[in-house]
Amino acid sequence: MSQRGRIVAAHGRHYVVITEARERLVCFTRGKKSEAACGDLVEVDATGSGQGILLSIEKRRNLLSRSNGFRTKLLAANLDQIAIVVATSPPFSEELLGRTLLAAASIEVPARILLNKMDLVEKVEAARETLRLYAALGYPVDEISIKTNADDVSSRVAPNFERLTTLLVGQSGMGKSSLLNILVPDAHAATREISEALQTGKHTTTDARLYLLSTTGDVTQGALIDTPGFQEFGLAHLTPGTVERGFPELRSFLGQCRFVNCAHLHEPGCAVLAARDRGDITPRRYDLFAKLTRESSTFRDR
Ligand SMILES: Nc1nc2c(ncn2[C@@H]2O[C@H](COP(=O)(O)OP(=O)(O)O)[C@@H](O)[C@H]2O)c(=O)[nH]1
Ligand SMILES: [Mg+2]
Ligand SMILES: [Zn+2]
Repeated sequence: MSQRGRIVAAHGRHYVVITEARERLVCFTRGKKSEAACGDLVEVDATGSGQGILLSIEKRRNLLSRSNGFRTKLLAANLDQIAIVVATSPPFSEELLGRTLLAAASIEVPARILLNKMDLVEKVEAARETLRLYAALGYPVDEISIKTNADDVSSRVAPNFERLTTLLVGQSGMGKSSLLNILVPDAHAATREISEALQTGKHTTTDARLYLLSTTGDVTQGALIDTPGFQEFGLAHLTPGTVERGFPELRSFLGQCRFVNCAHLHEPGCAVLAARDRGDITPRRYDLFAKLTRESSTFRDR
């Protein structure tokens, strides 16, 4: 009998699915089917002893991918928001932050930033200064100290995750695992069970993992998707138009350039370049915009 579930881990042609009955099944696809992503809602047929067949994938609300220009990798599907964990120390990559914000914008999903390790008081001001720009661009920034004030995270920050599917992103060392363990108290056990089911061993952390937040049968709402602490976020699959629309500070200048097809890189009469020169667009954000435009797919093919 077929039942509905959600992909909690995708590993090659093996998938771990959590069903509405809260059963974890290792599923395989039959024949050649399109690839499923973590977060996909699926229909499965349980075949006994914890296994099943993946029958179909429901239409996705959105799908986040990363790409190096040669290969595109599905990251996660059906997201409500992306939460980016950064810390006062060690220093975080502003480029990775900017890339993640663009990735969120490219699938029209809101992003929020969590600044962790506020207890490292001598590091706080520099991190705040860096993030002021992003708050001004409209991204919510929550200051937290997971290690010294977990209760504050539970009471003030956790409600922002309720009933939503959130992709958690962060470089290693920022406190992502610590946050996950507060929001999902049984995350350790769940991780171990998923690894055992996939027989991948606990050191394989290259794939995303989905953890349900609620204990009801509803697998569509309330989930955290943990991603490996990657150092790069390739967005070569985006088009230049998606890149330009993904930078909120460019928005009011688009359509004001001399040339309708202006790429805002070196064209005369470019309103974006003029705004950067006036200081209305922060140079380091403009530089990231230009870099991502040059990396973007249709631009490369010209
Ligand atoms: N000082 C301080 N250290 C923290 C805080 N949160 C996490 N850490 C430490 O930072 C390190 C990395 O944390 P972890 O959660 O493993 O980060 P991840 O690599 O992003 O998953 C660990 O040694 C944590 O104990 C915090 O609020 N303050
Ligand atoms: Mg971790
Ligand atoms: Zn322009």
